[in-house]
Amino acid sequence: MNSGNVILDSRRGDVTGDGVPDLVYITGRITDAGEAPLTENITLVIEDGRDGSIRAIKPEHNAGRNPRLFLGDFDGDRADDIKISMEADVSGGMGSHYIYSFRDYVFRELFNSDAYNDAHQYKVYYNDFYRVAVGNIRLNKLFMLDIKNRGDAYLSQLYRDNGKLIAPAKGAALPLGALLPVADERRGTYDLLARQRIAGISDTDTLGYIESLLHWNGQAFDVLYTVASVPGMSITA
Ligand SMILES: [Ca+2]
Repeated sequence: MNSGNVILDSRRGDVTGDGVPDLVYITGRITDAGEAPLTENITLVIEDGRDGSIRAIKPEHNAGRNPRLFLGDFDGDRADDIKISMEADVSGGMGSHYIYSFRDYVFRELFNSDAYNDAHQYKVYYNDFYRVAVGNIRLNKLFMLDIKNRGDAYLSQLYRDNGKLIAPAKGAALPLGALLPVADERRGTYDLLARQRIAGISDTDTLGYIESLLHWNGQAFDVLYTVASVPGMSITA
């Protein structure tokens, strides 16, 4: 290990597929300690359980906060795959996520958040009558969010009393934030829940979330469904 590098997270599981548990860990250099330490030179290391040999790979983005591991079978080959996630060094909850298979000692990238983000950019436009359109032409998807429950103080910044927009206004769908493993107990594998935050008139104004359930189809992750929704409101004051 290079000087200054520390082990940031570790898990044990059979990632090679030979039935012997392997040790998987992340190394990196902490440049800013704290609750979510800022880390660079993030490297994924596998110590083979059978002969102790070491293999390492560096994700494309290898700097971020709070790098962490999850082991689970995403592609259904009965060997654990390796998910590595880190948060971007900016606010807003964006992150980088990679999933690798290491079956038979060969690294294969199953998921890369940059590729996902390229394919899942949405335009966000406020419409008349307290509705927000969230759309992606390439994916042929349009969602309409109802923001009537946001209250007069918020809505009066955007809308006249008759419900028409004062001026055109838009928001933004942020890149992938959380990428959560979802256990499919029947198959014994994991799907993924991919979450993007929808920001409104400012970055801290959360209108809602776009969530897609991803399932490995043998070659790649398919989107089983996508929903865009607003958080629920309280019924009583
Ligand atoms: Ca093994």
